[in-house]
Amino acid sequence: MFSAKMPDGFLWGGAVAAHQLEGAWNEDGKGMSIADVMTVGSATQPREITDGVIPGKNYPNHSAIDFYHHYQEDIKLMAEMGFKAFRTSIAWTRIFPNGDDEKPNEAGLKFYDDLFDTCHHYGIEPVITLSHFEIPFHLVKKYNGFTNRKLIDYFVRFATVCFKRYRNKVKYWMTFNEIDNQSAYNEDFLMATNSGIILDGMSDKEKEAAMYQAAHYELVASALAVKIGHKINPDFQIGCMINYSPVRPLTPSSDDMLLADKFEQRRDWFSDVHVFGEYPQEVEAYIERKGYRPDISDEDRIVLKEGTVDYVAFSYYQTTTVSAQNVKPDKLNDLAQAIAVNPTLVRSDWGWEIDPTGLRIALNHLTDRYHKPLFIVENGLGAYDKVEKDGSIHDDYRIDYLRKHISEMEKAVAMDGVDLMGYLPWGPIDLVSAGTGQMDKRYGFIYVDKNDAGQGTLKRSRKDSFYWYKKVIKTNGLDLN
Ligand code: P53
Repeated sequence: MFSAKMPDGFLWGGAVAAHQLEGAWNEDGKGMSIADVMTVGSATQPREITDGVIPGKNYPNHSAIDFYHHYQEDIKLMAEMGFKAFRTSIAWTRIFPNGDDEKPNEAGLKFYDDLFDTCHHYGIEPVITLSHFEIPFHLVKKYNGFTNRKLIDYFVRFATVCFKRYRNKVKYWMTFNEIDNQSAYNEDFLMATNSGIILDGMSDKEKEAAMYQAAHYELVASALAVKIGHKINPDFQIGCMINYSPVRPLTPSSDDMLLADKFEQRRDWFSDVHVFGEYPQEVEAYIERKGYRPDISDEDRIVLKEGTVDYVAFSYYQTTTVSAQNVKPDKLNDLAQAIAVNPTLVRSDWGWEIDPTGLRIALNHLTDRYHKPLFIVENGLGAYDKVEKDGSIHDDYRIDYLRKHISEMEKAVAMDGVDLMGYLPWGPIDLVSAGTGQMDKRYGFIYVDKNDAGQGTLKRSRKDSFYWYKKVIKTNGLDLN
């Protein structure tokens, strides 16, 4: 299999998000976030989003893997693998419990001081997402999330406090996690987690209009944050973060091809605005034609231009294949309707298509489009693990997945000339799945003894992939065996 050494300073490591591992959901002044009102689901059963916390329901993020009290032990294990970087998020509700508070919560700020100090103690660079699916629930209830312009101020206040407090501890930042996911505006989970919008009782048209409005305010909030961040510390590297999934037609027909292009336009515009500071023609035309998003001011357009990002970070899990069988290119309203099963690929136990070459396609496409450094900040396989009698975990399927993806990534860097900052696979330690709320959908190199029902000792142990990834990092990507 192809392998190549990565450039000096390449950031090998892993990525998590606060709400999926910290637990301690109401400790030290933390407020309730959208993640705290989502129940456990499964591969087939979606998570329920409840109106507040209802006694007797299983809310897995409340305790998660209790990283809040185990972070020293956990960061030490990541250091043992040789991590150069660790991506996590700052839980907005630890800093501003309600979101619209005047003053930040000192105990929350202190926790991240200690966490970042621990990372630096081991020579690990923190890579920080500001908003990763954990918007304060109060902002959801009182303002309807990002459909309200006031949210721009609240986000910018939160970002500014973090930039100032951690100006000498954090260099790499991202504003909104997977901001483009909400292009699937019909999905309760994505709209609630990205934008704090509860879709109950809304028509399809209202949902789509709400998405374009909210996304616009998020993009303005992001641009303002980038601009302020660069003033606070000119050395900051502030990126956007998208879920990138290359789109291809199911057949060579022009209808399928055009549909693939249209599908991609509906997702790429988020990163287009982040990088170029202006809306692409197609989206302007679309929202005009549909009569969506009335509130976009001339001042907003200036802000977007002034706050463009330094790099493009993305998650890569799978490619997307579309077919004009059920939806015509010019009638593309609901993206989900366009998606077809790719007959050339196998799927994970959760139905996610596995396509290592797609990662090389993604790296090439994003380089051609944006001419910016790229950063892979998520990639990985969610799988069931089996603990042997002696406690060992032989996760060769995970090693196989990662090896193939890393090989494709290395081709993109060594052969295609892609400027790549680092590789941070998802969930280096088992954590709560965002999509399903499960513990048993595992991504980790480090196993955590806890199951979907919430039972377990929380004991950490090393899987086979732990030793394998350690060797990959040690050889700077050369030894993938
Ligand atoms: P889980 C949807 C589509 C692509 C990525 O996902 C997604 C989602 C949300 O499920 O989420 C990202 O845990 C996200 C992480 C998440 C990870 O992918 O559903 O940034 O928070 O955990 C994996 O298996």
